[in-house]
Amino acid sequence: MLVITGDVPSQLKGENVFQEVDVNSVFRPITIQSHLIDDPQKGITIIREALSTLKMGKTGPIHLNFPKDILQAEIDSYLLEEPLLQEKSSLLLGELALEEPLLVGEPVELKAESEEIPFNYLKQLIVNSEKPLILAGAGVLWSHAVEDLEIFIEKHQIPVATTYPARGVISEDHPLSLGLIGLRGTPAANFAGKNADLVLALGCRLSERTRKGLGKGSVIQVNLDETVLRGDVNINGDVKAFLEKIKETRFKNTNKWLDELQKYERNHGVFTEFEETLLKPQRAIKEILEGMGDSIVVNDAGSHTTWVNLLMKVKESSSLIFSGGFGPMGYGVPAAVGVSLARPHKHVVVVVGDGGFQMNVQELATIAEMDLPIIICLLNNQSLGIIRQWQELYHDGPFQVKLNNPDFVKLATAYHIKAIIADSPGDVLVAVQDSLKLNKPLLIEIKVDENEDIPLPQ
Ligand SMILES: Cc1ncc(C[n+]2csc(CCOP(=O)(O)OP(=O)(O)O)c2C)c(N)n1
Ligand SMILES: [Mg+2]
Repeated sequence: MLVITGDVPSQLKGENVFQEVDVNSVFRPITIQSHLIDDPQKGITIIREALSTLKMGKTGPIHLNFPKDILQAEIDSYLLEEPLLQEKSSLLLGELALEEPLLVGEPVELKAESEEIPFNYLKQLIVNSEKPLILAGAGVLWSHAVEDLEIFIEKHQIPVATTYPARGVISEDHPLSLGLIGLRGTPAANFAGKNADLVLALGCRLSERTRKGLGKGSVIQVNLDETVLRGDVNINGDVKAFLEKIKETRFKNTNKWLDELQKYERNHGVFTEFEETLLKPQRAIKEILEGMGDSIVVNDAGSHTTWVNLLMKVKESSSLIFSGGFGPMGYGVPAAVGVSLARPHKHVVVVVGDGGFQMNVQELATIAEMDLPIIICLLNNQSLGIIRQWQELYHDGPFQVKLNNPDFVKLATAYHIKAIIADSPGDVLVAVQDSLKLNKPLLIEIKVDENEDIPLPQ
């Protein structure tokens, strides 16, 4: 994402004039780069470099801040054609460089001239591994390596676990897919992570949540972003290029390892068949997932997120969208607009709580204006549900988490969006199925039990 802001004229910056704020300081911690453009010619180069990085480099938002005088300046058009000083070349195989390795077990000296040395060492790890695991992160998507990964794992019969943003890069129905790893991981993925002797971590950060599913096996980490490398062997490079480089390396036969993994569940065994008239959220979510066909799901943040996470089998990459490591409430509805525009032939289902929905409710106007086929499944438990649960667990709560909600049906209708209520078992399934035929924006207010807790992570 390229974010462009306008600023007060250069000579007034820092004078605390009307509408001035140090906007670069606001953006710096939440972007991968934030530049103040102080020269129009340099501005062109920076824009071109930013676009090039966004296409080929580390993924994330880049912010460019233009003071008014810089935006109004005229530049020579030849600048648009000048070659960039630093064309990103990290996709080239020759650029795959080895970071200082932190070796588990026997240290191996890798300080040799030839750049083939790290790969020879990697090959050694691979050839010796009896229990390999691929840990796939979103970098697999960003490097367009989804097909390469599938061919690779099928050829070598390597099981795959994923991070949350990479769910579905290998269909969770695939026999080699173990599902999500880490804090909310499946028993199979976490068993594999803890018992593998070699983990190929491809395009992931190895966040603290992911690491909860890992054990003592050697980790080879591949990532374009050198700041996240923390494996035992680190490759600062692109996942697609890495797979290409090692695709012919032979692994040991993995049949025994795969048989061992068969004993562990690839889902979370959540019970959903409640018949209570006061609808349980897990039952509602199950009905949404059953009714939505191959729609794309966009998750907001709250207890509903965890139910989706535990109940959904993600069969296609990019079909479960969420906000990543930040988890902001209010993400779901505007993100659904973006998803719907990017994938116009798909239905988009947003799962959002009554709290999160009200943080960006104005986006209903955009949905209505563009007539996007977005189905908003609003789980109304009249509270900030997950906060209520945590307060009760740890602080003798609840405190100030009840929501005095508006009439959501009237609210959506006021934005010219059709809205219905579903509040008993079976209703949600029918409502979602019907809404797919409608092919229009729709809000389904799903009234659920406000006292239902999500299961705690193991
Ligand atoms: C912008 C923002 N503020 C606060 C939080 C902390 N937070 C996470 S979930 C949550 C409550 C969500 O309530 P709701 O959307 O109704 O979902 P529920 O848990 O009830 O399913 C809060 C306050 C957050 N993630 N993002
Ligand atoms: Mg709620």
